[in-house]
Amino acid sequence: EKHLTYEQKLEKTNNSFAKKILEIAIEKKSNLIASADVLTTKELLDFAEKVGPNIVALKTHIDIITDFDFDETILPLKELSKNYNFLLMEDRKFADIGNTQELQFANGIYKISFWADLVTSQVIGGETSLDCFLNVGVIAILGMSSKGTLTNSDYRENALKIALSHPNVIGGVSQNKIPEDLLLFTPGVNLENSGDGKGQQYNTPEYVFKNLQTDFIIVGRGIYKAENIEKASLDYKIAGWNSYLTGNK
Ligand code: UP6
Repeated sequence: EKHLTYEQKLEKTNNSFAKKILEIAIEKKSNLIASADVLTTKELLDFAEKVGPNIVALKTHIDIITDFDFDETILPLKELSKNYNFLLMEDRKFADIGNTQELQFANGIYKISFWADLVTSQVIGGETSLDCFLNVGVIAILGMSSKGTLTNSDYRENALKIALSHPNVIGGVSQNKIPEDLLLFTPGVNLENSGDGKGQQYNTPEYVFKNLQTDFIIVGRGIYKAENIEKASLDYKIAGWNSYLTGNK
């Protein structure tokens, strides 16, 4: 089944962050987001350096970095993102009232609003709770990949309504198809494993492009645990791009 190409999606969107990620995808022939679930600044920067050429975005959980320091961690990361042309996506999964999310977004030691291009947010706090995310592309959590998640079809349908109606939202994280007005980001992607024994459920890149018509794959352990990180990122980049091309034939 044919779906819109990145070029067609680029033409349709007015959101500058959706535009940016689509432009990078087209330019780098990549739909790969590497999840940098590492614990130190050095590991984070080394990882970004290795995967940088192959990715459209680097996804962080910045609050797991044990030696976080804004100048030492974020400034060089920002530099790498410029040099290698990828976006920074903070997977914060905000899940509170608007006022609290606003405080969490700009303050504390992480000051996410100062550096993130994209942030993930739950929509459990309702539509207005997303108003605070200015100057960033919001990716709404619609459905989760973990076993036993509460994001059943009823939840997903209502979450989708919020995502579709909020101008800050450029896409959703889901394990199900969503309308093509939103970009679809799919984690739980691995070429080798089917799970991690801790509830994670994996699919292959081929599966998520064919069956979910996803736009971007998010890969964590498939890359950062690999013996050769550069090679693994290239393998996933190629697998993702070929699956996208096949899905559009
Ligand atoms: N993630 C999921 N599933 C979701 C939402 N987010 O796995 O539904 C995130 C995790 C992790 C990454 O927080 O950072 O995507 C997946 O990592 P993995 O490939 O090592 O399992």
